[in-house]
Amino acid sequence: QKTAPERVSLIGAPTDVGAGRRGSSMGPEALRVAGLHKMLRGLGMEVVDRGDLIGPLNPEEKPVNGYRNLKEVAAWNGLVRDAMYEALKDGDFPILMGGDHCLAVGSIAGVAKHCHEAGKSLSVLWLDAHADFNTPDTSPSGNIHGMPIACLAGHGPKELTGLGHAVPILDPTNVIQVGIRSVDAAEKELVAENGLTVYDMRQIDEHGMRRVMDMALAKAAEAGGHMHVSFDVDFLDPSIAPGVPTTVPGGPNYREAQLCMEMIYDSGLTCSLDIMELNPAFDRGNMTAELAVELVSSLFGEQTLARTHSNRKYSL
Ligand code: B3U
Ligand code: MN
Ligand code: MN
Repeated sequence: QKTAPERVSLIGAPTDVGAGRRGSSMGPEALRVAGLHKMLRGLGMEVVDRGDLIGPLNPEEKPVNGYRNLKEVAAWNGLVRDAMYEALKDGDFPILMGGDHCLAVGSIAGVAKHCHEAGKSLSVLWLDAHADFNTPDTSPSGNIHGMPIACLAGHGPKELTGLGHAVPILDPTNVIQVGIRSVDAAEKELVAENGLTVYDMRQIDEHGMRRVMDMALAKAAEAGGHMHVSFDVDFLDPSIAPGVPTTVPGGPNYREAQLCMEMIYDSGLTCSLDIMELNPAFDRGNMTAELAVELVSSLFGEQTLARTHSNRKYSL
């Protein structure tokens, strides 16, 4: 069983420029208030809070040519890319505290650049209610937080597809999605054409979280190297996680989400993490941030009982 990393870097990206509803700009501070760094320290890791990135304000514009706030989205993603890359170069495990999910373009661009230079392959575990594979032709909203994987795969504006060390930034066949339950009609075709591995809620219903995560992590282990986890908090059922701008009913419950995170830890594959879409403006108290911290503690090895061996066959 893999142990937790030695040092974690927290990077705040307080913006909602990629979303249609305001408030995810308050996500990083809500995670701090919920005790993210204290929790990580309690697990024995050194924690460096690199503070918040400073980017453009949300101009709250209507979409232009199918994109809302494209210039600001590109600026934020450039900052996020550089911060993630720097943290990895320093040998840290970076956690991006979003911010809306458009920032996954920059986050994964930074991770991909690091992996490219280190000669490591990269897989992405994408926990989300949504597939986030829209283009302007398929997007119902023009909100770029519904487009990050498409951009990473090379489908999108050059301001975003060109942010990485290469185009495409990421091979979409190395993306594994879990929890999906809202995909727009035309987006479905793109997801199929681009060869993503998708475990939707029906598969979780039929096989259970245990079997789905076994399959998802086996796929990531096959790629080897670096696994990046992009955790969109709307992955969770809205009854336990109301603090997101786009809730979709029928998500993983508390127990399923805990098992998912514990199994991610057991895999020993994770080298970087995004915590995205947390929106305190829609939360009750700070409960969604507190739940996110609890789940992330499981991802870093917190468990009820000490376990002496792993029962995971894909452990490295
Ligand atoms: N698919 C819809 C809704 C959405 C996607 N991601 C989020 N919402 N957070 C869209 O607007 O692209
Ligand atoms: Mn989502
Ligand atoms: Mn998302």
